[in-house]
Amino acid sequence: MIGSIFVTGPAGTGKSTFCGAMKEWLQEQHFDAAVVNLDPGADFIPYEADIDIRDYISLGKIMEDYSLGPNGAQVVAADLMLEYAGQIKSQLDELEDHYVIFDTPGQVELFTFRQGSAMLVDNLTDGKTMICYLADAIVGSSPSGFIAQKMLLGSIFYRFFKPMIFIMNKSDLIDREIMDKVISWEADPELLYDDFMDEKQNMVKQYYSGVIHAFSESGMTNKIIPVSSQNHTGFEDVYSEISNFFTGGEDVDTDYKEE
Ligand SMILES: Nc1nc2c(ncn2[C@@H]2O[C@H](COP(=O)(O)OP(=O)(O)OP(=O)(O)O)[C@@H](O)[C@H]2O)c(=O)[nH]1
Ligand SMILES: [Mg+2]
Repeated sequence: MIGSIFVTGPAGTGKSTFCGAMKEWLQEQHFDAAVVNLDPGADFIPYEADIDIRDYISLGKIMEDYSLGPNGAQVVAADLMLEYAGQIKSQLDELEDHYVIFDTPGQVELFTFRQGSAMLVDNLTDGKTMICYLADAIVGSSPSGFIAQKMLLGSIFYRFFKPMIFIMNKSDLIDREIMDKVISWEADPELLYDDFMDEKQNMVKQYYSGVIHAFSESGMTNKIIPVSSQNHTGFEDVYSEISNFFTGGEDVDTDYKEE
């Protein structure tokens, strides 16, 4: 593996679509890329998984064996994944010179807050790991929605302590000028604070000012990358972040590497 990219974010933000589109984009640029599905509850995934957790774990069987509903079964499945980590890692070891993209469950808390998840990430990777946090551009385009996204991103950051990329997916659904505003909130906490105060007149100003400034001082992320997984836009910018981290900015030509 050149490196691994874990794609996370709230339900329905387009994680699976992003994973498939990112793999396609990388392959179009002649890089080797693979997607690993880590969502045992997915009925449908919009890509061909190179490795699929559903080959190891059946959510239906867990529900039956443990008399659980779908969410309880997802919790058991999240813990069971660790047991299969060694076998999955053997499959991953065959993907030499690949960028490996991991699609994670829709229930974001299963991947981020379970005790075993950080261990799973460590067991599946060789250390070069980034986390892509996907927000929905419509949700993230109001100041309060943006702050809520940033707080969730912060929870994930403090759980894993890995480099993070903040992606506004579904950028095709909002106007470019609104996206430009969202991008400038990331760089300018004063602007975010002012716009937030315009939206919510009656809030406790000091508290929110502290929260907003803490984001920019934390160094968790410092820019937003707008992406449309549907229209395949923004992937060059995502790749630029990824390759900067994994290879120090040099392209790794995996098609024509010397034997
Ligand atoms: N307009 C638009 N729709 C998108 C985009 N990316 C994904 N979608 C749509 O959003 C819906 C959810 O996409 P998924 O990829 O299944 O989202 P997910 O985050 O994997 O969903 P869960 O795993 O269930 O949490 C689908 O209808 C996608 O077609 C995008 O960039 N633009
Ligand atoms: Mg999904």
